[in-house]
Amino acid sequence: MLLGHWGTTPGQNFIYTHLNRVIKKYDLDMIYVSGPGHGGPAVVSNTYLEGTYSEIYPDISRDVAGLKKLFTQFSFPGGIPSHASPECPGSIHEGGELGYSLSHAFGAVFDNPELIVACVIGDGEAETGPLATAWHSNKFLDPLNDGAVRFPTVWKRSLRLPSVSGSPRHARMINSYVMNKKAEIVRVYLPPDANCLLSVADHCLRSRHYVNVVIAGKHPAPQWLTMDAAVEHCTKGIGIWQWASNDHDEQPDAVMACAGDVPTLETLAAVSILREHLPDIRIRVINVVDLMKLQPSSEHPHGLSDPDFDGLFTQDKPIIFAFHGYPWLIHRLTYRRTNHPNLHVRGYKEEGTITTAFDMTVLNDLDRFHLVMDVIDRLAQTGSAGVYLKQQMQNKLIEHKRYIRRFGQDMPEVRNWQWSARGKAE
Ligand SMILES: Cc1ncc(C[n+]2csc(CCOP(=O)(O)OP(=O)(O)O)c2C)c(N)n1
Repeated sequence: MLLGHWGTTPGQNFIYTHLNRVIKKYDLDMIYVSGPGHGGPAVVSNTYLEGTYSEIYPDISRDVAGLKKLFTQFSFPGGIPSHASPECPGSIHEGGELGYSLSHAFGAVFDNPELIVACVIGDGEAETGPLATAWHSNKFLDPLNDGAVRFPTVWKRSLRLPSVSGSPRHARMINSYVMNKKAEIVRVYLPPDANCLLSVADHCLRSRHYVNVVIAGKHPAPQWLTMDAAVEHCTKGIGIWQWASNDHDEQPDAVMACAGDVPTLETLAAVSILREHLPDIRIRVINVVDLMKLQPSSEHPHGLSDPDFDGLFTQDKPIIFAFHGYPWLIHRLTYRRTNHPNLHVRGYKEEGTITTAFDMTVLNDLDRFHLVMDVIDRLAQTGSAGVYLKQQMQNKLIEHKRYIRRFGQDMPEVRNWQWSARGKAE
């Protein structure tokens, strides 16, 4: 089993095996702390080889059939994550987020002076702030001889199980900046595609005295706007995507807003489903690049005026907002706006595991099928056609779950989906 690169696994196999040997020989009390980013496979395979894994999971037996199951479930939807997780026998702290091995190792010794702690630290991990800080813990090991002063300390004993992957880290990062810094010096950008990312980066690199937070994915993704259109869109920071909307001649029935690359993809896919099945519904698509546009102009220099906000989001139509971070952050930024009572936000709600990219959105109700259902739920006029489409969406979600468990990747119609409703970006 390998993940990422060969790197740390052979070394960890070597250490794990030898530690087991001395534990048996000298009856030692020992704990193993594995820090490197790609070390998960080493811990899983060694617990299998020593027999512990099969004791706890008899179906992962110590024969060819069991071995096949062990391999298949690794980093697979419905299986086990690629980092050490609670499912791994003996694991008491989830991996995945780099930086905590050494502080845990020191903590284990502080609490259990007789315990031998073997801690393997990754060079990549060593570059994180928490690990760089943890090197100083030796100053507290022996307060008498090292001359450190022991302050009265309250110890909180609890297991911390952070869920990890791109979106959680992004969600926390957006929050910590929007919530903890002086609002007027912070800018948060969520470019929906590569051209927008270029435009935003160009802007940020020229700016001075601001904290610029740019949230962008690393996976191949659709390109929505030409470079010129991207510069125009990012300069405004927020705008209606005319080419994706069909409310040009009349009031929209619903506004579908999105901020972030994945939410934009899911919103556009939802719009195309709605336009195909409910062609009479008028939908306005708004994309938000500059999050601070949502705040009142009195609160942030980038904030839209109330008339501008009302013009975009209407005063009374339902808004389905797909967001890359925590939904409540959008509510917090918009609570003073006229149409806030009709604002319904989908975003990250702490659901996630190792699964497919699309399934991460499904787990958080942020996927195209949920977004379509959200719109139908708010538009009584869709009548029977709406009810039928809603049921079709529920079936799609069931089909999706069955497909990823079987094949380990998203359904072709999701993977290969392309915008085709009408011409591309102007
Ligand atoms: C806090 C945090 N930042 C970034 C990542 C993404 N990440 C996963 S593995 C990895 C590289 C880690 O390098 P190293 O610790 O040397 O482990 P190795 O690749 O050798 O196994 C990074 C940056 C992460 N998991 N956690």
